[in-house]
Amino acid sequence: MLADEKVAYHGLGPATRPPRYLAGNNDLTPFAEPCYRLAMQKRALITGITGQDGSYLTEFLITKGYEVHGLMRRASLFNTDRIDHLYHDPHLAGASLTLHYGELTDGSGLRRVLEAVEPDEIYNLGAQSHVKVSFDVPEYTAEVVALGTLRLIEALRDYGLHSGRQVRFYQAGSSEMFGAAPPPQNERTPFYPRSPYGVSKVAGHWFAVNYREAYDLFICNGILFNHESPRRGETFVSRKITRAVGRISQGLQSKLYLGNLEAERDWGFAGDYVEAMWLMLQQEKPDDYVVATGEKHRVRDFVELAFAEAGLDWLAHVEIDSRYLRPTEVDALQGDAEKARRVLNWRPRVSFPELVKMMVKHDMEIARRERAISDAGFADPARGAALAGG
Ligand code: NAP
Ligand code: G4F
Repeated sequence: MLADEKVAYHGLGPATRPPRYLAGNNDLTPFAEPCYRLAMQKRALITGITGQDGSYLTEFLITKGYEVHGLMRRASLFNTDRIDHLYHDPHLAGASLTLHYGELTDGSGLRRVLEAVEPDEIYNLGAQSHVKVSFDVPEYTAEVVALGTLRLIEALRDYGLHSGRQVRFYQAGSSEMFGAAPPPQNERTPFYPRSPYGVSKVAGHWFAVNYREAYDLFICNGILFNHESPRRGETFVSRKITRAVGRISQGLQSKLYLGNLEAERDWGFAGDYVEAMWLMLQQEKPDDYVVATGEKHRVRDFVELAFAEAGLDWLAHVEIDSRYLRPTEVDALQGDAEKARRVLNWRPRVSFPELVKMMVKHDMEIARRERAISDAGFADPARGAALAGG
C-alpha cells in the first residue's frame, strides 16, 4: 500500500499511518481508525445515507465544504444508486465522501464508526421508513426507528464524555407522529401516532428530548412533513404514481393500483428539506422544528395532476386495491412551519405543481429508456413486480 493512499482516501493533508483497510471502488470495506482532518473542515456522519434524504443531504453538505461519512447496510446487491454520482474512487485525491458499513441495530458497530469518524455533526436519517410496511414488520421497525435512535444517542453521549467534544445531532422525526391530531400541526400539537412506524418515531423524538435535557446534548428534532423527489422510493405513493404515469405513457403498463385516494398530505421537495436539517444544527441552541409547506392536497389531486402532465386521463387507468389500505390511516397532515420560517429563515422553494412536474418529467425519461430496451428485445420484468408492498 502506498504511503499516501490515506491522503487520497480522505482528500486531506499528509498522513503518517496507512489505513487498516482501504475502501476501493466496489469494495466499501470500512476502516476502524481515526480519520485525519483539515483544520476548519467540518465532518458529518449520516445514517441512512443511501436513502432519498441521505443523498440530497450529502450533496448539500459537500457543497458546503463538509467531509461526509455515511453509514450503509450491507446488501446482496449494490444499494448506493442515489449516491454513486457523489462517490469518487478513494484512490483519487479530493474524495469527500466515505462509506462505512453499519446498522442501527448494531450498537457496538455504531460506536466504532463514531470513534473512527469523530464527527462534528450527526444526521440520524436511517429508518424502516415505510408506514404500511411497519404494520407487517412492527418489531423490526421499532428496533431500528426507536431503539436504533436510542443506541446512537447513547453512543453519542459516551463519545462526548470521553472525548470532551460536543457533537451536534439531528433526529429525523416525522409528521406521522401527529397521526390523528387534526391539522394544521405545529411543534405544540400533541402526538397521536397511527402506525408502528409513527409510534417508533415518537419514541425516537422523546429519547432525543430526554437526552438533550438530561445530559445537555445538542440534539434537534426535525418534524418533517412528506417530502418527495425523483429519488423517492418507488413504493411511496408519489413515486408510485409518477413511475406509473411514465410507464403508461410508453405503453409499458395500463393500470395503476392504489389504496386511499382521499388522504391528505403536505408534500414538499426533499432537496429543500435537507437544508432545514442543516440549519437546525447551525443555531446557538438545540430545538425542535416542524418543516412543511403549509399546503395540503389529496392523493387524488396528486394523481390527477401527474396524469394530466402526461396528457393522460387518470380515470382510465387508476383502480383501487384494498391491499394498499392501512389498518389505521392518517387522514390529514398539513404543517405549520412558522417557527422554522422565523428562527431558521427557512422556506420551501419548490411548489406542489412544480414537484409533480419534476417527478413526472424524470419518470417519463426512465420509461422512454425502458421502452427503447424493450423494443430492442431486452425487456426485463418490471422492477418490484413481485412485491405488492406499498
Ligand atoms: P428512505 O429513502 O427510506 O431511506 C432510509 C435509509 O435508512 C436508507 O438509507 C436505508 O438503507 C436506511 N436504513 C434502513 N434500515 C436501516 C438500519 N437498520 N440501519 C441503518 N440504516 C437503515 O427514507 P427517506 O425518505 O430518505 O427519509 C429519511 C429519514 O427521514 C427517515 O428516518 C424517515 O423515517 C424520515 N422522514 C422521512 C420523510 C419523507 O417524507 N421522506 C418525512 C419525515 C421523516 P437501505 O438503502 O439499505 O435500505
Ligand atoms: O407515500 P406514502 O406511503 O407516505 P406516508 O405514509 O405519508 O409516509 C411518508 O411520509 C411520512 C411523513 O408524514 C414519513 F415519515 C414516512 O417515512 C414516509 O416517508 O402514503 C401517503 C398516503 C397515505 O395516506 C396512503 O394511505 O398515500 C396513501 N396511499 C394511497 N394509495 C398510498 C397508496 N400509499 C402508498 N405507499 N401506496 C399506495 O398504493
